[in-house]
Amino acid sequence: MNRNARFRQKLQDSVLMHAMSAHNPLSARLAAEAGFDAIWGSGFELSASQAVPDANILPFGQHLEMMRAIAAAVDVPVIADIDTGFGNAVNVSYVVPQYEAAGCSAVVMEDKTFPKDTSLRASGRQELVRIEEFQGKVEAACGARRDAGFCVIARTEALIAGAGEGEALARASAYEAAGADAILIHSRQSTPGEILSFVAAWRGKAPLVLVPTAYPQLRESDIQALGKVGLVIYGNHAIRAAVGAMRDVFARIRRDGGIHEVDAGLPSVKEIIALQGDAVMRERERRYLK
Ligand code: SPV
Ligand code: MG
Repeated sequence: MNRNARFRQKLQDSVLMHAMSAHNPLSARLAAEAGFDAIWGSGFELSASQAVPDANILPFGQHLEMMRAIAAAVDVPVIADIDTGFGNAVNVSYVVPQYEAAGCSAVVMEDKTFPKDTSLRASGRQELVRIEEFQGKVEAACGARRDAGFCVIARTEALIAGAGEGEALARASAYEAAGADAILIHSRQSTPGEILSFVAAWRGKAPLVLVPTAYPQLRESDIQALGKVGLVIYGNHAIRAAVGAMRDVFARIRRDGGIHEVDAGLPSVKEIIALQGDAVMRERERRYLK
């Protein structure tokens, strides 16, 4: 079974999958090594890694190539966060096969206007497109896939936009009717009440996807017990871990006046060489260098 089919099957099973964010191939490799089921090609992280806001500032081609590099570095399924789909439904029909060809197993597309603003920023621009318009985008994404295992996940930002649970449920049902394989429901409330209420009220067959960044107290065991959630995404923990670690080490080197204190506590150069895939290259040297 290829990784698209594996991802689709697990999404439909009642076992909760967990995906870790990545912003480059190395962070994806570390997430796979830690045992996550999938890699979340987070738009937030990819943007942060280029030091630009998560607001469609990264050009499409750059985003696609970053996702291609991530998918090439790991064997686990990779989910591409394509924001609003880089245009209208027609654009989506051209964009989706490119992510599939780049090795991704799924896309997540959200129902905001282009250019989107990041969902978790206080007082961000959170404008939704019409339901019918987004249904057209979901249909275009589903119609454009080449491999039946490739998944199209529709994300409603109705709760983020303050439009209420009724609107969120109406949108989720409409997107499922348009062919979405799963529904990502996002919230930026600091407690899980809003999300738990949505999950309880959800009558659709499509599995739900949660991103508990704003309400970290909700554990995997709680989510699994809800029974309707197929995937939990940890949306920005790779970049936050990297930023925290780099800040700390950089400050200590400045304070200590050298690397003599920090060096022994860091991952060794040997470990980094292994993460670069050195063993594979050495094997190729043995076989091909004559
Ligand atoms: C991302 O990681 O890019 C997401 C999740 O879309 S969030 O930033 O919470 O909107
Ligand atoms: Mg995003």
